[in-house]
Amino acid sequence: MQTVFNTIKSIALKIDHAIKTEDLGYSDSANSSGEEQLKLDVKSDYIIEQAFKDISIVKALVSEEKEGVLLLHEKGKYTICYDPLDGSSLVDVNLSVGSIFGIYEGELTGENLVASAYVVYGPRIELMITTRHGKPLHYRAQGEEFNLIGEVSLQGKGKLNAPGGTQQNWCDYHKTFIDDLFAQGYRLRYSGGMVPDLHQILLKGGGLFSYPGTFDKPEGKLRQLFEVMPFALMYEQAGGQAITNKGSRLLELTPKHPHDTSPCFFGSNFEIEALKIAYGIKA
Ligand code: AHM
Ligand code: MG
Repeated sequence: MQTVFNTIKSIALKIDHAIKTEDLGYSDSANSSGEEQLKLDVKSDYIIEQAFKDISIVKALVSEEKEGVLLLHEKGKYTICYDPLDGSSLVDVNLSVGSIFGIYEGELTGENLVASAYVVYGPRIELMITTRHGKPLHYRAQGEEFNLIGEVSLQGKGKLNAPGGTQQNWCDYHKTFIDDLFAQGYRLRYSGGMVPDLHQILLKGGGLFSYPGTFDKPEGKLRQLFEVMPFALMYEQAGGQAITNKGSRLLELTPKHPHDTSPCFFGSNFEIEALKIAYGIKA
């Protein structure tokens, strides 16, 4: 597993360099969710594929930018599901973006997610990694080195609220719940990049990030294998919770297709318990 984490560190440096130096225009292609791909999406995907292709413990890759599963090594142990450049449409306005990695052993289910990692490309490069054992570990790059900053724990209750999705398409009880949080003094923190938005809540002690099912997207927007479940593991290992709109753990999901999405809620315990009540999951 350490080989995989070390590879992610080298990938982070390369993608950061690409963000800072490459053309920001669109490519001629779309990804399998039908979204136009930026040249940077394609380049980041290529950097990751090249980095893992000779690592024999990696059985296969699943990418937001590829349709199916790319088999690398039949006898490999891990399948790595990744979003090479999440929030890439924010690069042209110079906001932070990220890469997300879920490391699965066996079938691609939440139960088989053994580790996850994400990289934030902001004023500095930061990396968070977690396994099923212990708290997430927070690193910051200095030159080519990643220095450990420390373990990350969520407090029981936070102050930040990051509500995703088009508000016009929220159902009434979701809108009431979000409004109630603001009425209690929660502060809006939403950049439109899930990596920096979830990272901020983790590092500032807690709060809620939500991307609900909406009238236009009943199954939400965020993809289970390489966006939702890697962050669910981070939040659980940090002492928080990560649930669906039905109240079950996101880590109990089994996607039918690599690009399946799910409504998702990540937070510290107070906010998630309040959400369960607002959604009628808990009396
Ligand atoms: P992407 O993978 O195409 O970049 O989309 C994912 C991003 C997330 O980072 C973010 O939370 C979400 O899309 C924002 O969506 P919206 O613009 O609907 O708020
Ligand atoms: Mg994404």
